[in-house]
Amino acid sequence: MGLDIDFRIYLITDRKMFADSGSFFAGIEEALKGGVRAVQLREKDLGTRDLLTMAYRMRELTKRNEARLFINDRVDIAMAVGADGVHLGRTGIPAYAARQAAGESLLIGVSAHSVEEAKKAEGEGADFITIGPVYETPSKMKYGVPVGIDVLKEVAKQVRMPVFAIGGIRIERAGEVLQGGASGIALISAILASKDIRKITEEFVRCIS
Ligand code: 3NM
Repeated sequence: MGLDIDFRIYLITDRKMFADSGSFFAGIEEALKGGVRAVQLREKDLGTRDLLTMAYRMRELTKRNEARLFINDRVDIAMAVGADGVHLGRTGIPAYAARQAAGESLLIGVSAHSVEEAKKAEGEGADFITIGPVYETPSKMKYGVPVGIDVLKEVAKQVRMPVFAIGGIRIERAGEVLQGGASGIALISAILASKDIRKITEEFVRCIS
């Protein structure tokens, strides 16, 4: 795998947490200024053209702030906008198919929810995974029952690629998941729902480095 996983905080977008598109991009920029080095554009309900427009904008913003950009599920859009990678969920194409399409031009992240899924993703050529939900998330029905810290620990033992803990990650839990073997954290609300996005991001950066 050519490129490195050179980040430890993986910020996932949810534009619906913001009043409009201007405040959404401003919020992401605050997180980048605070030290986020990787963003996953995850706006599952957007149609292809709207998503592409947003992806171009996010590419420009992440590049200007020297951060990696991942596109959720859409290899075509990731390649079109020159993203660094794609992030594959359960319902999208598997890692081996993304690798076949993109070769080494994209990093491939995969959402895993068990030890088996984690090992399968690694076998299929993923560069890193998220494992979760580790804790209860604000919208817990959407992501399923928490897998807990023990599954995170087991996954970290059984795979060689970087593992990001996801789901209900708060500043006071960052230490626990890193001790459990996570190389980093993936999160939405602890950063994007904060009143001071830059400040909370800086706190995460301090706590993780
Ligand atoms: N994927 P928050 S949990 C997008 O378990 C996502 O794969 C999950 O949001 C998984 O940081 C999750 O607000 C939500 O809990 C993360």
